[in-house]
Amino acid sequence: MNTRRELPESPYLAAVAGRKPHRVPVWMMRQAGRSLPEYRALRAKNTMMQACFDADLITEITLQPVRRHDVDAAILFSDIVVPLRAAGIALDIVPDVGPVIERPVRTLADVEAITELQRDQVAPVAAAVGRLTTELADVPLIGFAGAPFTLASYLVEGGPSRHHEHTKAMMLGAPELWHALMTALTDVTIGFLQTQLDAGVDAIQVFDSWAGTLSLADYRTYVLPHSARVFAALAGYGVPMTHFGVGTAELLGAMSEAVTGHGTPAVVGVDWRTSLTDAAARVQPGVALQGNLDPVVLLAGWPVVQRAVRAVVDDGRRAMDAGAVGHVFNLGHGVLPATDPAIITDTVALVHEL
Ligand code: 1CP
Repeated sequence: MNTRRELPESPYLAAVAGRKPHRVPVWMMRQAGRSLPEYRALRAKNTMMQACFDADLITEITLQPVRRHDVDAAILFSDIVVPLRAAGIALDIVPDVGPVIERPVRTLADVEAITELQRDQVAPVAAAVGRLTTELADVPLIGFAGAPFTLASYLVEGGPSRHHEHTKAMMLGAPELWHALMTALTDVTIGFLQTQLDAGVDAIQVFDSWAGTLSLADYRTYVLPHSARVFAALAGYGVPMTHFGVGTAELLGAMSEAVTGHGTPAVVGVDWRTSLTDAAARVQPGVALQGNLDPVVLLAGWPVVQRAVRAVVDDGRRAMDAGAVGHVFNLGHGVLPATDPAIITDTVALVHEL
């Protein structure tokens, strides 16, 4: 394990640890990517998969939004399906679609074909993390992975889906097969995050983007034990850990249980449907909140953006009065590709002013 660098001036690291930051920290999910012309220029010459397995491109694409927007954290450029490829699964990331799995995972034989993460295959990710922590002198680098449920949804469906019907049918109808799949994916997620942590990332975020499709009871039975194992396995690194999903109003308490109790800063990401103040009442004590501007607001013109940004910052302050230990400004989900990058830059500056 590397000795981790210290960034005492970082508003992000202060806020998540319950210290007072000198300004409200802000970064945006999907800040690296399609909203940026400099990203699209690089992607015109490389496929998404080429970019994800090339240390130079990972480094450059991660730095692009930091240079442009003055955000308080960088998020590693990669994708949640990158470790799946390094665990023996044939897949591609198709433009305007997302991850597509060559043979959907439906049987025990399919589950048994998932290997452990082959670390040598993600060596470019580790190399990029090493370079980025040197380049980013005072900005923390957030590593990430998909949570087991969200990975399972792509594997079982074969690609993006609306109702996750094959996934939920397996979960409910073949629970032993389901738990075997989730156990294998939990190991892959832990391996991918360990790779990033050993290489020096300053924080991690686990994306359970589609967990909001589940009832609280099903989440607790079929998902929470696996996600909890991810955080428990990584807590020894001592870095801040964030747990995020979309449409998770009813799950926020359970999701916070997975990430808390480890003696390391714990953050829960909130989407735009739940106020941060309400979220503060639902999560475990000691949790910082991240969120939660509706990404569509950034398409509605500057006067609307200004009002909405102020409302989120005010809500964050009320959430801290209600028990949240800190607030990291973010969107409630990722930046939409049509977003004007100048609006993102102005939004970051406005949060910093407030
Ligand atoms: O064609 C392109 O250029 C690819 C577009 C793209 C990009 C830029 C994809 C395909 N993935 C990414 C990068 C990415 N993916 C990042 C790093 C950069 C950043 O955040 O700035 C991250 C954190 C992810 C994580 C990811 N991938 C999630 C979880 C976060 C979320 O948005 O919910 C999910 C669900 C994916 C799957 C995925 N990969 C790509 C797409 C378009 C999708 C979503 C597909 C769907 O709707 O199901």
